[in-house]
Amino acid sequence: MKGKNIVRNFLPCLVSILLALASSILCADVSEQNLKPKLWDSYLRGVVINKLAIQGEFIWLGTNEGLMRLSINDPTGTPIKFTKSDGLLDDDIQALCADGDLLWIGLNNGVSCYDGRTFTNYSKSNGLMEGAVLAIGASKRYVWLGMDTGIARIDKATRQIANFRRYGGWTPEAGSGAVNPAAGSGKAIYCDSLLVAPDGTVWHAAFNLTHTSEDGKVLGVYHCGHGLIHSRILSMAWVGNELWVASIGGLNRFNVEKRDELKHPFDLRIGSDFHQTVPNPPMRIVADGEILWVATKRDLTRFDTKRLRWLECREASTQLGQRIITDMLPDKRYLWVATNDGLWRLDKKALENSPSELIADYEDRRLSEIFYPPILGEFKVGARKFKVSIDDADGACGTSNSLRVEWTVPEEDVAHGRTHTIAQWVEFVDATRFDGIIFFVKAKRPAVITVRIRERNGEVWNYGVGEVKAVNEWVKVVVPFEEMRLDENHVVNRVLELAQITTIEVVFTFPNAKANESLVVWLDEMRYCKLPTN
Ligand SMILES: [Ca+2]
Ligand SMILES: [Ca+2]
Repeated sequence: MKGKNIVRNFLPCLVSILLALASSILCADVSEQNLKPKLWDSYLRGVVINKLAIQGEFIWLGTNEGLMRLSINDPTGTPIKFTKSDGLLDDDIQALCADGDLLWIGLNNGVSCYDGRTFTNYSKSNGLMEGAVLAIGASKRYVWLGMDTGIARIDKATRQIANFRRYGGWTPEAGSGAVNPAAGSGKAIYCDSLLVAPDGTVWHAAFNLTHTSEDGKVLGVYHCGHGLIHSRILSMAWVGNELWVASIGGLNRFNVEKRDELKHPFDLRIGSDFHQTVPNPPMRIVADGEILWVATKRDLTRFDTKRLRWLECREASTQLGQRIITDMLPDKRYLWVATNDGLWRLDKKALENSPSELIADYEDRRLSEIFYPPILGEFKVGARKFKVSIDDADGACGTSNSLRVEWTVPEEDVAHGRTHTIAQWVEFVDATRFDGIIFFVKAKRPAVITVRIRERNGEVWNYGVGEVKAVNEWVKVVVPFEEMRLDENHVVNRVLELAQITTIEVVFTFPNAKANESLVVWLDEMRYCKLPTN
């Protein structure tokens, strides 16, 4: 038995040594990626979490099967679970708000308040208006509830309830294809996001943004006519005295102090599609100092509210996969992320220290990443034939997939020595902390490669990689920003602006191509990177 165990233990070792050797040959310098601190940890996989709250040493998880509590310092422990049998009004949790020692829990039939020992419930029978509590915010004096038919206020000292019934709201039937699981009944939702301002007034939304005074009077209603990109608001966050509003159309900034002087108080429009073909609305935003964490329909990303720039974190997003982010909360070290598949914890330090930032790895088949050739599949441009696919059988650096492009070259192209290009969309990343771009190519015959960077304003920069002679083998290409040369035909300001890159093109020329020959190249694992200084 013992001998068998040794063999069993020895074999995987041998395999991993061989793999290590193979990968060090294929992509020698990318081993630094393995040394990177772990970006993500995950807990309670399989659990659908709707909302998060942090209260002292606890993190609270609102699920559709009750409330869970984990130690924030040791989230691997068994969670403590609270359900109706413990005194909660309902098990399907819609909202959470940690307010000092109290935890307010929004439910389909009212609100529960947990003081560490017992639940106190407020529902129709206590005088609260009927309907679901979808958002909660606390001021010094009051707890405010966002509900389907208005907003309500509970006096924290007397526990007196005041209902402010309002008309209107948002329904899925109203169009725009918003995603709101709470809206199944077809009736309108008046308020599903709510923030209390430092002055005690309340900003709340579902359809349009409403400002309500402490005594429940409407102070203002802001809509598209005021500059709001889209009337369906999904999330809000405070950064200083600026209110940031995420709607289906993108992000709006609202300077609360200056609002009376401005005709259009929403003075920043940021499109939601990030230059992609598929709309990607920001579903949830949360402030972390001057940074906004933005969970879009497909990604996790950041926005620098001071410099008004996207700070992409594609690598983190890719590792999160197809999970849907339902809520986020930052603390000093981590970003806590609730998903439909457990609680995830992003190490912010690991993200900052990351020596590279993913541009494209083709692992998740994001068609929008590829700019040219523009579609997957076979197509013809004049006499030229293209075949673009994601190769499931091969990826650089041991990954599963890469982009494969096959050209059939007509005779006249061979005669004119035409080049072939693969272009990659780049999301608006502030790449100033990086020194260059790394990617991997493989070709069926030797190719001369040039890399071309296009800026948003149209300026073009080139870098000649030279001839890659290796055939059918992944070759690492390093493009140092320092060595990029300005294309004199496309000059704007003669400055390479690393936050303005829109596309990266890899241009192939095949010196010895024959007419009607099929030329195949693969592209993979494109990253911004830091280069070692000599
Ligand atoms: Ca790949
Ligand atoms: Ca420029």
